[in-house]
Amino acid sequence: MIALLVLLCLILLVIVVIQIGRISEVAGMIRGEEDIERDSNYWNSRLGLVFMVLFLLASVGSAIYYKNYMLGYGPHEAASIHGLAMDQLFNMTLFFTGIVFIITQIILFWFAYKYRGVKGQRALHISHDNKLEVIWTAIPAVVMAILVVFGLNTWNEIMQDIDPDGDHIEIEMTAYQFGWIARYPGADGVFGARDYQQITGRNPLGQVWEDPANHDDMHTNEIVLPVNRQVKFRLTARDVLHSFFLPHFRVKMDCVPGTPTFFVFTPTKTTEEYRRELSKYAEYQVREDPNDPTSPMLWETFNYELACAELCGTGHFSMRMIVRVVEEAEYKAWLENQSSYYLTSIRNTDFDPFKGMEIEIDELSEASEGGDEEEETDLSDYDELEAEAEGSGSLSEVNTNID
Ligand SMILES: [Cu+2]
Repeated sequence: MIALLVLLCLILLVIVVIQIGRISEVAGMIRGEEDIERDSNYWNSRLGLVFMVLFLLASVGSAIYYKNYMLGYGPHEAASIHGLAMDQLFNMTLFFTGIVFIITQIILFWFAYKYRGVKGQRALHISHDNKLEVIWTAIPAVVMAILVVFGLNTWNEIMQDIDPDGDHIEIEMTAYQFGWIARYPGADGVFGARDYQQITGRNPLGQVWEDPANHDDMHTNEIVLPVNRQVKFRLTARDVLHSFFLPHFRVKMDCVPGTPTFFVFTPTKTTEEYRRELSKYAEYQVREDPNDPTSPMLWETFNYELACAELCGTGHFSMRMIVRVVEEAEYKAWLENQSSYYLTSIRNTDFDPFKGMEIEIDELSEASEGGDEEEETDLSDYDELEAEAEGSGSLSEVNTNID
């Protein structure tokens, strides 16, 4: 109903505009074109000034009004160490471009007013002005140089690899149309080998099951990170370009098929801490569903999220994954509850090269039952397979370890 009314209003508005156009056309014929033009110059230049003032007020006003919803302001301070430097950089850029924006808008509308068409006034022609050209080349050049130098510096700091002495965790993320597969390396801390030719519905990452490092690797349906611990995300994609975007941590990196990338950062706020921060602001002290007084408060429903930031196809919007940042103890407890993909989906099926054999992972999974020492399984097949896969083409993702 409302849509219909809006449509009706729009149609009427168009008719009104057309009618006004016709009236002024007829009036022009009666009074003469020149008078009309002078009249319209007079009004347009003044209305332009009014528009400029309203537009600038609305720009600044809306920025202030929506401040607490924007990343970098209010409760949305970066939740990672490097994120603070990034926010500073953004603010510095906003400061310089903001000044330029306001000055150029004022000049634009002021000139349209000052140099409007007036009877008898002729335009002045200046072929060139050296002084003016030096000024408007030099000032932007200096400002751009400052922004680029600061930007490069910050970028180089952020793009460091892991701290070799530090204690960090590693997670591998594989993007596909349309979703993410998160892989944790398991107790051995090593990701098993991958071969893109082995990707099937049952083996979505193309893990080479002959590689024992794969046996304890876990696929998880959320990302859980311990707070204040460095994390290295190894990123890759299975089909097209995707982008690994964690807005609250100021993390963004492309996922490229066949070319592993990575991002290292340290989260500094748990999900709970972030929620508590949000709860201090009026914007988040409302019900999630305003019509339902029993629904949770908006701040209680907050979650960090992973989104795909590369328009990768029709299902792009659905590439969301929840990220939880928790205390170390909770992280350990969660990790212990995760089970290896090999054990849950592959072990002793037709896809298992060790079907029917006893291998090390069985011992680990039955550690509590106290199994005895197993004989080493012959893994020579695996080496052969790896060598074959490595030479098999540009898209080979045999091993995503990129140290
Ligand atoms: Cu995507």
